[in-house]
Amino acid sequence: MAKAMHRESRGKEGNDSTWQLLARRVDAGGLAKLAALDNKRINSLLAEAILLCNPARVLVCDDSIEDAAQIRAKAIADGEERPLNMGGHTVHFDGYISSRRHDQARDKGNTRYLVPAECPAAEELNSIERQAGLAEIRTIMRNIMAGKEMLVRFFCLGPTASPFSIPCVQITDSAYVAHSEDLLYRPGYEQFRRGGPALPFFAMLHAAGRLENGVSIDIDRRRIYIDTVEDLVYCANSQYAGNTVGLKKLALRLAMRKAEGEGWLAEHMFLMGVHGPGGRVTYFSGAYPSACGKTSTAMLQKETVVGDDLAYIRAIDGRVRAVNVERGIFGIIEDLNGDDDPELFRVLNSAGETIFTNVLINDGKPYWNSMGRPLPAQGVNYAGLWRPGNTDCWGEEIAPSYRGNARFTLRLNRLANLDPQAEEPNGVPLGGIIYGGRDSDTAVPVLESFDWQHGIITLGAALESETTAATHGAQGVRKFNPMAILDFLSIPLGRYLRHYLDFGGQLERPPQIFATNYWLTDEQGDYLNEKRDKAVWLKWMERRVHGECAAILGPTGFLPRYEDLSCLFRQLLNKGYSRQQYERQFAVRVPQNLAKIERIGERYRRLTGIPQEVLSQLADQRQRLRDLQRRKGDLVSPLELP
Ligand code: SPV
Ligand code: MN
Repeated sequence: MAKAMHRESRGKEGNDSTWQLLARRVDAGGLAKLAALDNKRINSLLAEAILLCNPARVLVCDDSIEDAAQIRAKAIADGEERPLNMGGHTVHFDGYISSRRHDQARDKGNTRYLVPAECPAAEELNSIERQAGLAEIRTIMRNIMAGKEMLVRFFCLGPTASPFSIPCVQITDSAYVAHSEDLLYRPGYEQFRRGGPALPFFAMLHAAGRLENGVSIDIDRRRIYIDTVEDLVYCANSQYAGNTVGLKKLALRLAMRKAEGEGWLAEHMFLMGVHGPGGRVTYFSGAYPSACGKTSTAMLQKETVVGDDLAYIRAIDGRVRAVNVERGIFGIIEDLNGDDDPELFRVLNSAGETIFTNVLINDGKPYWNSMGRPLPAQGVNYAGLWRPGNTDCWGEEIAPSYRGNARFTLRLNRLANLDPQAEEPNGVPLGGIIYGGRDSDTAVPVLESFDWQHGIITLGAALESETTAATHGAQGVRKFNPMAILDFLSIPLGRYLRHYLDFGGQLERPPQIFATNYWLTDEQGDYLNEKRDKAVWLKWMERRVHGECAAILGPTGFLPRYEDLSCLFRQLLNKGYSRQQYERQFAVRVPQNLAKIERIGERYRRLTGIPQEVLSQLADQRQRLRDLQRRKGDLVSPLELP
């Protein structure tokens, strides 16, 4: 049977040397799976990967539960994951030498585009000449899988068999990576099989490199190189999922280029259903830089979640529709507690497939910072045996769980609040897009733009946020992060914005554009809102999408009226909301807004190829703010606006 399959596929294959190599290095079961795909590019890619990385064995997986189980078992056998007490729970640690040398975050500096010499890269894209980059990564990856097993898994970005689907193959020697992807992405083998010989796809080649105690140790030789010519990403000497789970932010970069060519958007956005009056559900996507409340917004109680990190957005029959690229969450666990995130907390405390990363383990149970339960006096964490007050070689305190970037990975279908439309092949209709950053002193808690262009530019393209621990580098610095996508741009920012503006500009009714800021503080630095207040902002936006409440025309957009908010606070949170609170939260802080325009304008003036609308929208906004300042001063209550 296998022989017949082999003979037949050789005939189809038509490239003896590739197939001969595969026949020598892949077992009969794996060969049969490849033969059934009948895809030359898969075969040659795999043959090249085998020649380069030289694994001892190759495991080709299909969508079967047996193959998924084999990967899970391997992650434990190889020591990349350790079982915890609760059924299905495991812990994985990423490499840690010190607070300055570790594998606990995306490595922006070593993530580069391979750019052909004849088309120089835009300065804002970290790149390396393609041939030099290929030579370097090939040197690093030569024999990198010696003695190890190469795993080959097929996935689909977006729902399968949908206008949004992008097939993907991941080649890796890390069962942790393959396991994570199984939780995070829809299975794709059948999609490949149906797609036939010419199916285009994205490919990811990852090797964790040398491991010690299940952890990558050659992190100085960590490289993430993106070959947009081949739609192929290389990653070596890392395990942190942001670097290694190729289907996440690396595929986003490839998808963004594809989207630009095909007239749709590939975005770093959650997707959620906000439930309005009479059973109505209005869908919103939201772009927030890491650790700005993105997952907790998407997971808001009484609403439904479609996805928490990545969305593809297309106009279908004149309506904007969106899908979750993923089917799972790779979420930040710090601060996640039973009061603020009850559903996630419940799932994290119940049996079922869950990978905890870089948390504290004691007695077979996971603990993390600010989980609402006392932490044990000792345990094992990413740095080894842990006790309070432990420091690294720089004298920096070692937190029980990795500060800001310890995470959990699980499938969305474990959540009771998963939206029933989450797997809809045509996606959900998008009513609004929200941009949200961490901003202590400038933006009001919620705001609606005047229109698509004004919103895309003054809210999306002007998004800023304080830095977090999801990338290496200093924390707490205000950073420019348009559409929360700066880290993942694969085309120059000007081209990205042009495409974005055109996408909505052509539509009769583009989604409405909003911004939230959960982090506004008073003069003493105390937050002006509680975490749960975001429920009110969401419902207000939902009403606005349906034109059901009026708003105040401010210089930076439409502001909510006091009456509407106080009614929503009462209804949703059973909470009083005073005029004084409203005025403090929604006062227009004119000098801060003007300073922001200066900062953002300065950024854009330094870049080339920026659409002219960007500077003109900023100039108009500056003018509106100055006019207001002349009339009303520096701090203007919303009650004084028209
Ligand atoms: C983020 O940092 O935005 C994440 C995690 O979603 S990562 O996979 O590192 O990108
Ligand atoms: Mn993200």
